[in-house]
Amino acid sequence: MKLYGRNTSINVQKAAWVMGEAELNWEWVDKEGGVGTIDSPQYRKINPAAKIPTLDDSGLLVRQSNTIVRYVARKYAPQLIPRDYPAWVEAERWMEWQNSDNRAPLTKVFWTLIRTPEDKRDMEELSTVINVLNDDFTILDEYLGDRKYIAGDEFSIGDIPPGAAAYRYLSLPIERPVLTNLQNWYQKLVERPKFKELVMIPLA
Ligand SMILES: N[C@@H](CCC(=O)N[C@@H](CS)C(=O)NCC(=O)O)C(=O)O
Repeated sequence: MKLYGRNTSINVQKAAWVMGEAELNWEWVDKEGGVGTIDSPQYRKINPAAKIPTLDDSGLLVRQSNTIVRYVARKYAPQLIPRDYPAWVEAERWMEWQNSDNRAPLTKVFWTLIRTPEDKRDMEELSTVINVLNDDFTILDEYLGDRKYIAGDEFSIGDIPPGAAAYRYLSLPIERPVLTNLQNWYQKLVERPKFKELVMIPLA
């Protein structure tokens, strides 16, 4: 089994985390790479847009990070997929939330503050997007209430994409509202060795 992509990418982190939770071993290609270092004619043969991650499971190529999360859980760790529909729809809902609603503002704030030199930052736009991002995590905070995990009492695939996003969000040097429910849930993730090892990588 091979996983392609640097460990500082949130999308690679989601894939690695679910693989870690499933107790898999894998060869990790370009683990310590930088933005764009994986791009080569060979890599484009397996991922035409040269995006990361790609999982190669004995020749089966799995692309798109959330597809990898679902695939790995379904094949190797079915206990991570909620069995009853109410829990499953919430797991799926928050996976989609991360990759659709939350991704754009989080990426914008992250790129501006972590990957753009100070004199090139658009501070007005940044402040607007930080508000959008804070509102978005407030919605998650309100949803979480006193739930232990996204889908209820058990950790599931539903925690993986939002959990990786929460690490990034809570690590950014920005002002955030008080999000007690989010923090309580996040602390449970931090107790998971694979989250610490595979997601909590210094922002770069
Ligand atoms: N929808 C794709 C997005 C993949 C994506 O945009 N990956 C970024 C990193 S987070 C990438 O490949 N950037 C180019 C690079 O880092 O070389 C997924 O979820 O897998």
